[in-house]
Amino acid sequence: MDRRKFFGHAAFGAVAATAVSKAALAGLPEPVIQTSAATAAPLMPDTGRPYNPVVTLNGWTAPWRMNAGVKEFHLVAEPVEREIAPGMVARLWGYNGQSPGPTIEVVEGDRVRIFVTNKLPEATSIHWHGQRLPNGMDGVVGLNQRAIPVGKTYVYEFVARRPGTFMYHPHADEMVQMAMGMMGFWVTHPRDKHPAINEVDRDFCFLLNAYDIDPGSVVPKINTMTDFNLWTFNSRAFPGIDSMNVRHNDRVRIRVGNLTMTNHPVHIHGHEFEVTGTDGGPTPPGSRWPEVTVDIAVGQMRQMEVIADEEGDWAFHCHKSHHTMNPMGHDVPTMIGVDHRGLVGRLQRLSPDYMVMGERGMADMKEMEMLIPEQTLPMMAGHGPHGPIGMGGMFTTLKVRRDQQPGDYSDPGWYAQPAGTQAFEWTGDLPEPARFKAEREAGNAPVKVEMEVRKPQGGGHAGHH
Ligand SMILES: [Cu+2]
Repeated sequence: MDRRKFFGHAAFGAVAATAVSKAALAGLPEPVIQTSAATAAPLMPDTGRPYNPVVTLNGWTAPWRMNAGVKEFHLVAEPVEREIAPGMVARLWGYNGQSPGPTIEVVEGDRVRIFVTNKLPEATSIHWHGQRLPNGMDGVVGLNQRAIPVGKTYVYEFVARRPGTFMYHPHADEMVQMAMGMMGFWVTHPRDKHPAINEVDRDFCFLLNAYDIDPGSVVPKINTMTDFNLWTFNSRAFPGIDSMNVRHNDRVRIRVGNLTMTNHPVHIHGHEFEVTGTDGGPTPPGSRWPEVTVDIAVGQMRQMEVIADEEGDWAFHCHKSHHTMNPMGHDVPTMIGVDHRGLVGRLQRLSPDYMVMGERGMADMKEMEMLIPEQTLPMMAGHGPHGPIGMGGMFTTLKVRRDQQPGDYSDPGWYAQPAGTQAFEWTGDLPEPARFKAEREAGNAPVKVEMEVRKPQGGGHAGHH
């Protein structure tokens, strides 16, 4: 199957996996390469057991071929170019043209055969995170198998035994290979109706990942342990992350896996969700409770379900505020309330590029896009219907619309808020706060206190995780 054919079928939500000759079946399935970072339409299965496919945010699902009842996939581990957001392309490592690699979707009980070709400059392997499988298929180099040498192809084969949400990533030179973007999503759909697995109208998935890419450069630093500067959903930073577009009252499942080196409290606005599954499988329905933030630890997966019954454009983001910002220099002291006029001019005579960051808060940065080097994302550069959105990084929106048709994942544009339902400016009298009056009457003029508040910065960037 060539790339054009794949795109042609993908446009109709299906992929041809039939009509392959016996001779062809004796060889490797041809790998399908994806070069676009757009969100692909759900891949409707036309062979094997039926299921309701997921939508991978800014990603795609790998097509397979059926070979004597076995689902065969071909992953190629290789250097890729990934557009992190418009204006920034990073050189990463990934699979089949993208980082993350394609999502693999199978059905509980499927026998799966995955050919893995190593086109990286070093040995690799794939670990099938969370799966029940024979020990020799678990992918830990040295423990379960020899590393896949450069240029070689290894075969993994196992039965997808339990339904759920999984990931795949190397267990060879992990720190480098995961820092470079080698990872992918895996969904095993239930074979039959499952008492703890709801049927949903929309099913989104994405990985949390992070990179350390110096402003102006294109390759991640690979010896970074915790001090990453680029926080992404599926190797995309807002405004490069597509919105999750749903129909009013849809039951929406959002599956998230964390392959960064820190935890992420993922937060939804305007709704509550329940965690209906973990990396260990579906949660028993009696154990679920509503919440609006779920913390996803390193190596964990969570699947949340929300009834999208409030129309609008709702933020969905990591709640660590520095994870909803794009790269910036570190060691920026708090300058709020410090007036630098005058000082800047003098400093600029010494250093023409000198600029004060954050004198009126960091929101100034929203409009400072022209001051950053090429190949760098503005720290905050999303533009919404009401002005710049002060967010980057791990941020997207859930767009809930009455007229979004079932199966339509296209972006409906910005929400038009009904008249009288938006925060507005107060133009009446502003009474003086009673507290100040009392202080004055007591003869206690407020004392002017000068102080400078700084972020704790002990131990390098210990506070920056
Ligand atoms: Cu985070």
